[in-house]
Amino acid sequence: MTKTTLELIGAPTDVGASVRGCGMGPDALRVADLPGVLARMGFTVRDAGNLPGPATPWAAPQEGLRHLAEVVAWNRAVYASVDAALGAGHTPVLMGGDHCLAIGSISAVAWHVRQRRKKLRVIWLDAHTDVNTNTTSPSGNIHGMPVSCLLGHGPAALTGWSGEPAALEPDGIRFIGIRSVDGEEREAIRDIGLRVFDMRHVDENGMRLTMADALHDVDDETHLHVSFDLDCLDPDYAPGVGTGVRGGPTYREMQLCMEMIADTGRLGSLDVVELNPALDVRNRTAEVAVELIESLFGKSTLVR
Ligand code: 6HN
Ligand code: MN
Ligand code: MN
Ligand code: MN
Repeated sequence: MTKTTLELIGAPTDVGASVRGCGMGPDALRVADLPGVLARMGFTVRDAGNLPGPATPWAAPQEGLRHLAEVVAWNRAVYASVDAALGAGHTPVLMGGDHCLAIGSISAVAWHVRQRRKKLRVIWLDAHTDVNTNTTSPSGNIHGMPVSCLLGHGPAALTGWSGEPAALEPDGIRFIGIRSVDGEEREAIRDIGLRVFDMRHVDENGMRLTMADALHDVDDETHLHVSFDLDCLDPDYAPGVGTGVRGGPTYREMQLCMEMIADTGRLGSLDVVELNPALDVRNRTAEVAVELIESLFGKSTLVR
């Protein structure tokens, strides 16, 4: 079977965050040889380079939203690139940048999935649920709000991009690795009825049963999108992130998570976000990310 073409799209942003450095994420992934590693696995790899976009003003939030105009501009560029990659039949790999970019990325994916009459399932790998809005967010940072925007709850400028009021249905997303949820964010999760597999769930059931549950209804008609925030991993394994939280999955647990997603054969698009080389140790977090992405794209370590 010929393998798909992977289209690497760099989006060097930190507009959605308040810690600087994520903008160096795409290049750190290149230094860790993400393109070469995927090419050696047999994929055709096209590195589209880094998208251009506005600088980060480092301004205070206005009406609970920091850098809204810049977040909109970057996400427009991301939407266009992901849309073009999918239109060409390629698999987009968005290299962030901060997690606000999932708005443009997943909106473009949702549009294509609907055109193809498939079913979209997002796997959100993160320490955080990113379901804040401008009224619940303690920070005003839009990287804590992408899921709300995708569910249709956000500023008009950041919703409705998929051609529908909401790119995502509440049942279209599963969260893995969660251990930091803000007070009012928790209420929204309950009201909306989101399926969150938090760290307590992983502790009690193990990663294997957690992923089996999260993926059990993935079928041939499913397009899987993985939104991989590197702070999902325990900071002992991935120190290069701006909003790290102790108590995350180990390297091995994260590998199993990726391998089980790969086993479905339904992975259709990916975001790799929140990598902050300014906080990293000798590019270790980028290297760990590359190793996990290899597993996600089907590198099996099984010895038969
Ligand atoms: N991320 N819940 C916090 C906030 O400011 O809304 C942290 C969000 C982190 C977002 O890591 O993608
Ligand atoms: Mn092609
Ligand atoms: Mn996070
Ligand atoms: Mn996130």
